[in-house]
Amino acid sequence: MTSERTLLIIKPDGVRRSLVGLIITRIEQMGLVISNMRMFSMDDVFARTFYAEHNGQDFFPALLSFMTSGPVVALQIESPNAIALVRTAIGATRPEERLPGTIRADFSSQLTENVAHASASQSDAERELALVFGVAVRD
Ligand code: 3AN
Repeated sequence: MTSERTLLIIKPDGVRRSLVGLIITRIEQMGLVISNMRMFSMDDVFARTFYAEHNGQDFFPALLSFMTSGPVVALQIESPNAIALVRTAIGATRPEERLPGTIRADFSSQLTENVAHASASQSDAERELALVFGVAVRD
């Protein structure tokens, strides 16, 4: 199977709680390849663009405020089936649906402050990787 690329973001709570190394280790232990990495702080415009699909939802202001509250660490991950594998590894959006052993279940019981983001589909991955790393990223 050909390689896929996806984006994992360690959110501001994950960086604040010093979970960066641990999350990177989990990804590497799965045999997934990290092919680019960037630490940066989202400003309001970036966060609005990144989460544009949620614009208008009642939780949107809280989501923006949280995502701009400190630095994040973004990883480009490249492997066969990377999108589904990383989504499974981070766990469900709703806390009560998260399986033990997933990153979100193991480190958060919150809906908004949930430690990690992962692209949900190939089109999301392409859009999000371009936003974070630029369009022409090769390893
Ligand atoms: P996921 O990140 O699991 O793909 P999305 O894309 O539906 O979930 O939502 C993006 C982020 O917005 C979530 N990770 C969570 O932090 C926040 N969020 C989603 N739904 C809600 C909600 N109903 N109330 C508060 N925050 C939410």
